[in-house]
Amino acid sequence: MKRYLAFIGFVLFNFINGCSKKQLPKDPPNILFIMSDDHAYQAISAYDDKLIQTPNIDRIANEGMLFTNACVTNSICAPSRATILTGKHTHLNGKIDNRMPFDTAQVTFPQLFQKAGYETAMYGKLHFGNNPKGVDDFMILPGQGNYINPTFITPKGDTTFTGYVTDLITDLTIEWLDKKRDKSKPFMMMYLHKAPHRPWWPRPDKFEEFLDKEFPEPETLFDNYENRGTAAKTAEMNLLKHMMYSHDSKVKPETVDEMGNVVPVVEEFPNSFYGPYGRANDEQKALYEPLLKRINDDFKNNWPSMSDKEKMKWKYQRYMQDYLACISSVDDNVGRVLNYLDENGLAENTIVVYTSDQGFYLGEHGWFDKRFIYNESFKTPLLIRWPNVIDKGTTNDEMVQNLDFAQTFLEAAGITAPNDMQGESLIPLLLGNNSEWTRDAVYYHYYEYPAVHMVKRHYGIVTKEFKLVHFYYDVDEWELYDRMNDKLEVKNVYDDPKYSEIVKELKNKLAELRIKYKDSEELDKKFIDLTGKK
Ligand code: SGN
Ligand code: CA
Repeated sequence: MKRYLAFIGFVLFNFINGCSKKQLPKDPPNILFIMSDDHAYQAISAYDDKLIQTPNIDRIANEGMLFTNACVTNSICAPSRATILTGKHTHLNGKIDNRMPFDTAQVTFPQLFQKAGYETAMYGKLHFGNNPKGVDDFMILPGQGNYINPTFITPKGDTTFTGYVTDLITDLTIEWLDKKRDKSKPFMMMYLHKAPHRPWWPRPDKFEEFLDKEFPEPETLFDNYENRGTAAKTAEMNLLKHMMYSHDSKVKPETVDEMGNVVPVVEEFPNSFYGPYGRANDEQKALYEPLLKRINDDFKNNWPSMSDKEKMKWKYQRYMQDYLACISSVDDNVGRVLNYLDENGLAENTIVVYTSDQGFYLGEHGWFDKRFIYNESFKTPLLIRWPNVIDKGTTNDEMVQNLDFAQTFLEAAGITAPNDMQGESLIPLLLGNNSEWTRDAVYYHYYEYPAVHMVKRHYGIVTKEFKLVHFYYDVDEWELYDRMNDKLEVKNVYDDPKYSEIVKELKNKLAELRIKYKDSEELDKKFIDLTGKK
């Protein structure tokens, strides 16, 4: 009898489970992939509303899913993009750093969409040095691109527009959605912002709005890198020491002349201030002038008497004002595109993804920039909306990576992914079938060293509980962080005997991951030979 009841229970369980399991829609969905450049999750209110409100980006999570443990495989721009496009770690797709060329002979997911009958396009920042393949249309910025009056590379040649880059990329994207694409086909559009990349140059009205704001400081702004290894101590991305007064904080170089020797650093970057500003026309300059004057006056009056601590605080506020003003434009423009989808009956059958090419330090550990496996740069925002598939307002804390995007999109569209892609489709998570997700650790490998910001080469394994890292090249140092008990990542416990078993276990797992993902000491050496000298 007992066995009989157990059997009935089993049948019932499977029946209920089978009924409640959601299916993917039959029609191939459109895909709108939105990615910004260097957008920290700390600056999205769906994650954290201490710094800024981003109601439009938040909408994607409110109507879909927010991933709280999404991360990248290599926290830097072009390598992240190469991973997204190929579904492979950077040691396999070859774009290990911003300088290595991207091998265009390899398969990227837009090519597979195009072949399967999708209408495809890429607008905005790519940062590859070559044009995208597999897209029916593209308008991309050359290299890093420009904030003001940017030039775009298109299949028909270069074209320059007057205006602010975030608005322009959006205008062009909406124009493509509205007028240029073949509406008989589903679309896959990559809408890629340049903002909020350094030097964090806002549109004049946002610049003015944010100039009056004051932001809370992160707990580790004055980190002294105690209990960390050499890499954290030697990185060159400290606000006080490495952020530039003119290029970054927008103090005009003339101020320096007026003030004699008082202002350091500026000499290192004599023309940099004129990057975005130098491209502005007279009308645009007239809008920026009074704002720059306010910054200068404040600087002139206060800087000479400031202590180092006060300078750090001043630079932090200036940094946040500009960075967040750039984000505010991104958020407004994401709202414009979401509205377009709503107004044109496209919202129901379009997967909308919002992410960044990596995270960013907003003063945590005293830093700006990215590159490290430490949380703020390793993690990246990820919000996905897909009506009728994803339950509204859901959160997921699995360790997902930018490596997974290609396979996710391919499965969503019913296209078979090539066997050599290395990610996992996120579809089970989107459907809420979390028990089908088996990954419990991710692999990370950063290479760009020696280079700007001087973050040493490192690779590591990250689980929800721990982070084990090996720094190499000109050091041989290991670090272990207890993610549950040291949220700020300020204590390397690698040498603490309490953790010796964990270290052993994680080292084995890391070795397995290196094999699984086809990384090796031979490859490390090969890349050092190719890129190891400054
Ligand atoms: C530029 C920036 C760096 C930044 C790299 C890479 N300096 O060199 O701060 O780390 O780009 O950024 S700047 O003086 O030109 O602003 S990435 O996003 O393209 O990888
Ligand atoms: Ca970037």
